[in-house]
Amino acid sequence: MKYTIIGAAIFMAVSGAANALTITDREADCALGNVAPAGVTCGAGDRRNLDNVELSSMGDGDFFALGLGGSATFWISPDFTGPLSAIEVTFGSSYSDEVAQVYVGNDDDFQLIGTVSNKGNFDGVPLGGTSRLEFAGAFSQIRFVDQSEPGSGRDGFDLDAFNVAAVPLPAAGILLLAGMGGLGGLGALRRRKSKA
Ligand SMILES: [Ca+2]
Ligand SMILES: [Ca+2]
Ligand SMILES: [Ca+2]
Repeated sequence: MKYTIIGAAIFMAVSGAANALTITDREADCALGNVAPAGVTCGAGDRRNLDNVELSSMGDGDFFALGLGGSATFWISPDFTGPLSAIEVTFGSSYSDEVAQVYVGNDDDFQLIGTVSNKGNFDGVPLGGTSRLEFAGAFSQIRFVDQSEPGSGRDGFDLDAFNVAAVPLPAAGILLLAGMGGLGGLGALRRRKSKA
């Protein structure tokens, strides 16, 4: 009975850790001449600060403008899966279309999962600046590539935050059950030894 309780405690700890996705690294081509005036580079605290993008389904109003044709890549740990929700700032019919293609991948091997926009795309129903994409598989990288129409003063898709899901843990759960069995076996071995 004691080992079952310990096993349950370990399982809860592992499950909790698996849900805590974090951005471990981020990269953008900040030197692209894609913001007016040309040649503007990334800086702290402005709309070209990559740190403004957080893992969240809400967003906080601070964002990173991808730049026309620009991109941003994020590394996430542990592996994530779909769905993706991406939050764009300055959206709606009075704003010019801002769109970005989204890729997910591992070890820089990317696959396209769809397009997000500042018009939203939740099952075809406009949702302000929030777009949602469904995808399967386990990935460690996500990349947003701007595809917005060029125009005076435009700087592309404005990414405030995005959210993805933790990979479910069937394999880890099975391993853990095996581990619990091993733990019980170890206890039995210890009891046998102590009797000898
Ligand atoms: Ca915008
Ligand atoms: Ca913009
Ligand atoms: Ca933000």
